[in-house]
Amino acid sequence: MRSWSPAVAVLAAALPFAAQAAAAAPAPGGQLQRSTAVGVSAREFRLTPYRTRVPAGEVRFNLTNFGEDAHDLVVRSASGRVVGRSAEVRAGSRTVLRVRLRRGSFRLSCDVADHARRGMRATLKAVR
Ligand SMILES: [Cu+2]
Repeated sequence: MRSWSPAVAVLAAALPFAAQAAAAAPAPGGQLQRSTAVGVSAREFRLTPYRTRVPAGEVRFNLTNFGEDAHDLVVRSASGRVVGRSAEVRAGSRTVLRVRLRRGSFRLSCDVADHARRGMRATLKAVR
């Protein structure tokens, strides 16, 4: 009869995953130039930037799709000109969109199907 518990085997199996998770933790940002990171979460049907005010200059939108449909991120100036458009992101995936923003107001939206009309839009201000 074996004396060790199956729980030991479960724990051992979990260890490589834990090590991997630690290795995948975000590295300290190597910001060579002035650049602001803005996390954006996308889900049905909400587009949420983690900050809505950034310094004018280069902005890195880190778009994560927490939903089930594909989503994207489009950045428009107040006049409606498209200043940046991300790739379409599948459920559970992420992408980065880099744009250079002058001072002003910007509109963020998901342009997939009718997602913007259904609520996937937000505003962002670039300030000095
Ligand atoms: Cu969408």
